[in-house]
Amino acid sequence: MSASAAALGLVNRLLTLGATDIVVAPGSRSGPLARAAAAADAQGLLRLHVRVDEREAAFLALGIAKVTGRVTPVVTTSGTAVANLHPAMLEALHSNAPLLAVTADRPGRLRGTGANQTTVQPGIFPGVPFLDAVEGIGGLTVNGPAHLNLELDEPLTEAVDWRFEPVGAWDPIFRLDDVLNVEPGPRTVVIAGDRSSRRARQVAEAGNWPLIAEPSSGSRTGPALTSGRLLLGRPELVDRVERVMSFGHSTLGRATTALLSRDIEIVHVGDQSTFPVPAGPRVSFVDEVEVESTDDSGWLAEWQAADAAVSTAVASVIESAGAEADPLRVAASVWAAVPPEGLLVVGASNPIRDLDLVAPAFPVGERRKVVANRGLAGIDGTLSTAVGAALGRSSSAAFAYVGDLTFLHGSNGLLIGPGEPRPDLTIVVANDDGGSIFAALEQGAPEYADGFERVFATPTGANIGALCQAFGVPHERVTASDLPDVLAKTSTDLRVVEVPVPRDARRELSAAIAAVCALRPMED
Ligand SMILES: Cc1ncc(C[n+]2csc(CCOP(=O)(O)OP(=O)(O)O)c2C)c(N)n1
Ligand SMILES: [Mg+2]
Repeated sequence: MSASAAALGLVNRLLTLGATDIVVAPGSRSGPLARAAAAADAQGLLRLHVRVDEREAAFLALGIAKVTGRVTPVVTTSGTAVANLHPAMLEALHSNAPLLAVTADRPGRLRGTGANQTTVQPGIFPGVPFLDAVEGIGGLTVNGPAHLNLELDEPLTEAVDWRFEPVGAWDPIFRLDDVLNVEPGPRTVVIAGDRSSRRARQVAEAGNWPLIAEPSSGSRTGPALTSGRLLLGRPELVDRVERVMSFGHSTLGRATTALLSRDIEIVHVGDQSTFPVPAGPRVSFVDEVEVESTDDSGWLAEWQAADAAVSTAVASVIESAGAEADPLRVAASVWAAVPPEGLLVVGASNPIRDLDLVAPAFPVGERRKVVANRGLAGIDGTLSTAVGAALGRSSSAAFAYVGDLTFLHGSNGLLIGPGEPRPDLTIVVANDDGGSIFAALEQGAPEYADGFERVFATPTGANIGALCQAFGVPHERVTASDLPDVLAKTSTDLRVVEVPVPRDARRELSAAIAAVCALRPMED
């Protein structure tokens, strides 16, 4: 098959799969694919996004895939370009996102020779389904990534009349084989990790059980507790739990992991890939749970009362603290700024955990979307994921909320050429000049203070405003107390709002919150 025919076939297959967008990074070997993508864009069939940095291109496609649920291709040339897709492919693999890497390759006969830009591309992403022909993508699912490697031979430019039409029909089958009916009885809590969907909230409501939902679970709504993760540090509650209904991928706290490691009945909607510890004999993996009737003991009321008390205590710590509580004020302001139908993409490290400490549940049915790359919790690619999510979903307002290192690590996400689709997205950077998360972990203990700044905190002193200027992105530097007003102003462009926050009192802040909540020590 000629390279142009492969490119035509690719677009036709993508249309069959219902793809809406295609991300392309430049290159010669991938030229026919790029030309086909540009033609499909010109015909209004696919929206094309061009990026020069393949790592960011892949995270951009990932962001689109995460909010649309549709197969989203990222197209690269051969060689190191392919390897740059790996971080996003791994995140897609561990968060079941339908990211499709389409990599141009030299003809196989050149492999193992000194031919330019030629390496072993098949199987370069272990664990990711591999295809070497466009026909294969008809068999794709929307539950994870795939790698399509196309050996393209010359000529790489031909006069082509790009006429596209979908090939055949695609009917993804969603099967719910394993539905477990559960009765009230055992004292139950519902844990909602990343990407739980609203099912966790619905199950908690049906059973009248406490709901502890991570910010990106999709279930931090309605009855979800505000201080759920803190309550898991309270022995008088947590030690009495007899059963857990677990949804999504829980990664934020050791207290959650400890609960899911206990020798009690645990029902996890999903499989081992989203369950954070090796499953013991009392863990069952199911596709769905149906709750037969409601728990009418006072179990939920106990959790709600404790939640109210702990949330008030946390609020008073924040209120009475000085600037050391600014990171939590930033988190609260960002959460409060997301309107109904709004979007929030949250970075790893403290931003997601700070939200988890202070974010009250949103009302049910207002369709906010909160996205986080919790598959592998990387700090890479977050800006591009946010740009992709903002472009992939029509939102009333779109925000990203990241730490400074996360921002700097993925700052090439701001490199968007003129004429490319550009999102209305406000990126809030909590800048504490380094990684503050380590201060509250083991490494941050005073006895390890030697070298802590250099090898863990890693301050950079980078000038975020100057960086934004280089990318032509508007930038403001504001105080934590001014942030609510700044976020209330609607933005019709990509913009960066930098909030300087202190890092040196992080450990003390965690300790103060733990003390006021009467928690077991050293829960993160
Ligand atoms: C790609 C990648 N490299 C390294 C890490 C380890 N890591 C976790 S948090 C963190 C620091 C993040 O700093 P920042 O974004 O400023 O957030 P803060 O901790 O200050 O809230 C690092 C390096 C990671 N998660 N992902
Ligand atoms: Mg930081």
